[in-house]
Amino acid sequence: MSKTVETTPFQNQKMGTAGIRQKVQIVKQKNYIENFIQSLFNAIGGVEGQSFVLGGDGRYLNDIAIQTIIKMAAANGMKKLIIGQNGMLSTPASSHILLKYHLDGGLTLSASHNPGGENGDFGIKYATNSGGQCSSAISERIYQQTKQITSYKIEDVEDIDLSKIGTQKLGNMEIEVIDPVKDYLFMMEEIFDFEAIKKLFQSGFTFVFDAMNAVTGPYAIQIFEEVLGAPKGSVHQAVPMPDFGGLHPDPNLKYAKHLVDLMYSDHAPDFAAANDGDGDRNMILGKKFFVSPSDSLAILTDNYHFIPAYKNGISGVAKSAATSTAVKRVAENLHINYFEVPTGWKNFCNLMDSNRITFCGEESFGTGSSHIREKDGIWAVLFWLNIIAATGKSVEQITRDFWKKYGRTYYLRYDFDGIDTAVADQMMRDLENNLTSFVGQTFNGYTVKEAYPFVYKDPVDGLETKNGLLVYFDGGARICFRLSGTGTNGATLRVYIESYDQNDFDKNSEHELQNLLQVAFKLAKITEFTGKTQPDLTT
Ligand code: VG1
Ligand code: CO
Repeated sequence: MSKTVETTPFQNQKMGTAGIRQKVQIVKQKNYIENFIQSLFNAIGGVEGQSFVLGGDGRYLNDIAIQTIIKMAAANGMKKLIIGQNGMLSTPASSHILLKYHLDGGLTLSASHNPGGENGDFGIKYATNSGGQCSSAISERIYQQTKQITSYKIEDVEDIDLSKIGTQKLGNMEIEVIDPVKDYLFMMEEIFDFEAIKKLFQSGFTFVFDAMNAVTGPYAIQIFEEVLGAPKGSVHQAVPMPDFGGLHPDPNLKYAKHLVDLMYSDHAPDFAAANDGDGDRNMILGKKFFVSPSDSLAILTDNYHFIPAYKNGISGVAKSAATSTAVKRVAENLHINYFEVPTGWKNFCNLMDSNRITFCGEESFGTGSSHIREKDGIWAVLFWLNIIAATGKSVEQITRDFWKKYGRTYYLRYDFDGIDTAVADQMMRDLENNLTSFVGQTFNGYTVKEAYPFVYKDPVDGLETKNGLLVYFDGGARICFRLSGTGTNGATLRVYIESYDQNDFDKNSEHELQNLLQVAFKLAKITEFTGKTQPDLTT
């Protein structure tokens, strides 16, 4: 039986860079999820007769939220829901299901790389029939609905059993529980040279994949160990847990330090990788060697011809403005399209839909291609394995060859967390107002060539988005400032810094960028506004 329940609005249901994200304790409030889901359904003109894919990264509240959404979908007249077994689906796998079965939409229950558990974060990403997350225009409509909502519809029934693969009914709605890995594995087999990668493992190549106790564990076991023949035990932390075993499932030098330590020890395997909570981010490591994500995008692009699915050519590549310019040099050399977009994967989607680009990536450990409309962690790992299998070179050799050809971009991101939101906004406004006055001035030996806010005009829909402030220096150095749109604790200032060197590839990045970091402090008056004298996180 379906019922209508009266409710009152919450004021904090605005989506950020990638869906809505909040502290679990906020999401746990009565009607919080219900309000958001009904507002979403209302904002898109209802879901009657539609088919959606539904799943999540298994974090705390995944099980409860998924039942709520199933019952609300049925009460709102949805025709069909395809759900990952036990409610699990990685973000890339969900995008693939959406596209493969021509569905109307998708919901992924995840706060991605944010911590989980009772005191962690919860989130919901919403994708449209394009396979990618909804545009800012749609998320704005949803937000407006959340501020007006007065009631929601829900079926008054027992919870649905999601443990068995197969089809069942809830009222008129069909529920199909699927194996979360199967379709995704088929797609990966079509893109990469699995035979070559199998031979690589047969030859004794050693490998560790760290699933960070999150959603990719079952994908990685099946793909790397069972199908490709990596030794059993190659996949670490493979069982998804609601609190990710206390880990912060963000694959970077700080939160995957255990893996970094292994790779810099004497028992390092030949190659290691990690993914984030929902499986869309990746970190790549060789023996005593870390590949910066911006370099990884550039290296994959430069080596596209080793991959069966791309060997007939790629149309172009895009990066977020904050990402290093390494890939730009590759695009120029390959004579392919090149775009810079605002941060957030949704900004790549029109470029992929219109075949302007094949690859895209972000400095935040995200790389992907037009095979789906999300970044894809396991895809990136397979891409690297395929290059290694085809060339016989190590991660370090592949990267050094790349630097020799194009020069090296030294690049780091510095985060300043937990800033009062009003203070952060004021700091950004001040900086923006001062930008033009910096041009021609020299700071710490770096002369400002250009400085302006980054504004992107989407070539497909013509919409303009402003995101971040850019300062370019003579000699190729660059600083980008922007505020995070995924945090749940005040504001986070992100400062992205790069410098370029055509000859010396062995400098320490932190040391190399130290002077520019001091310039960033000065330009944005970071200490004056925040009291902070150093960043909270460097990745
Ligand atoms: C961050 C990253 C951005 C990424 C986004 C979602 O956003 O910087 O590159 O697309 O997270 O990734 P922000 O606004 O906090 O900088 V995920 O893996 O959290 O979906
Ligand atoms: Co993610």
